[in-house]
Amino acid sequence: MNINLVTSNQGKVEELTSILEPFGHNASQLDISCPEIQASTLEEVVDFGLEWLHNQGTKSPLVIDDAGVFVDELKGFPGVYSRYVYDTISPKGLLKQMEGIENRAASFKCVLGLLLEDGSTHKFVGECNGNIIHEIRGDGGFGYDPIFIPDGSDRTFAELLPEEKNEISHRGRAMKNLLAFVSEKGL
Ligand code: ITT
Repeated sequence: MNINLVTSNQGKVEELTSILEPFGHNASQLDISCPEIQASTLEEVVDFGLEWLHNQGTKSPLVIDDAGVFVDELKGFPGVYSRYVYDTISPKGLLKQMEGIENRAASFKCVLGLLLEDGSTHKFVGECNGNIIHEIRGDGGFGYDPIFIPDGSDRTFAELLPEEKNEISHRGRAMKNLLAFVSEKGL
């Protein structure tokens, strides 16, 4: 399949492309700013985005990706507001907000939205549990990767090789579900 990745985030493009290509799919970025509604879940953001893109007649099949980091002790914050928090106070600011918090448990969640040429829409979810550390570590990845250690690892997402992150990440897991669906449909 030739899939359009509708995102402004280069880090997502690299990860999604590297997962899709070994399965024989071609991916190209469509740098369209899809309006993001104020919503309490990633799923609602994705539903709105898919409907908007469909109404715009954007070339499909296409994939959109909404993701965020959910900190347990902050009742899931920044969650759906992860982009806003990243752009304003940055991961360093989040670490500051978490000073004195002992329970560092957090999870990343990714919801992928797929719009097919027949107009049908599908969602795929992936999650990854781990902990927020106390400092910035590593140069790889993007976003909050340098402050997050996935369960079972002693390295942050930013210290893992791209293929190691994809193997266990929220996005990698959501993509596995999408690929299973696509292959079942013979697409
Ligand atoms: P698009 O909506 O254009 O796809 P975006 O960067 O606005 O790009 P999101 O709203 O999904 O994407 O991102 C929420 C924030 O979470 C943003 O700051 C990302 O950098 C960050 N983020 C998303 N996936 C991540 C990942 O795998 N690792 C670290 N940070 C991530």
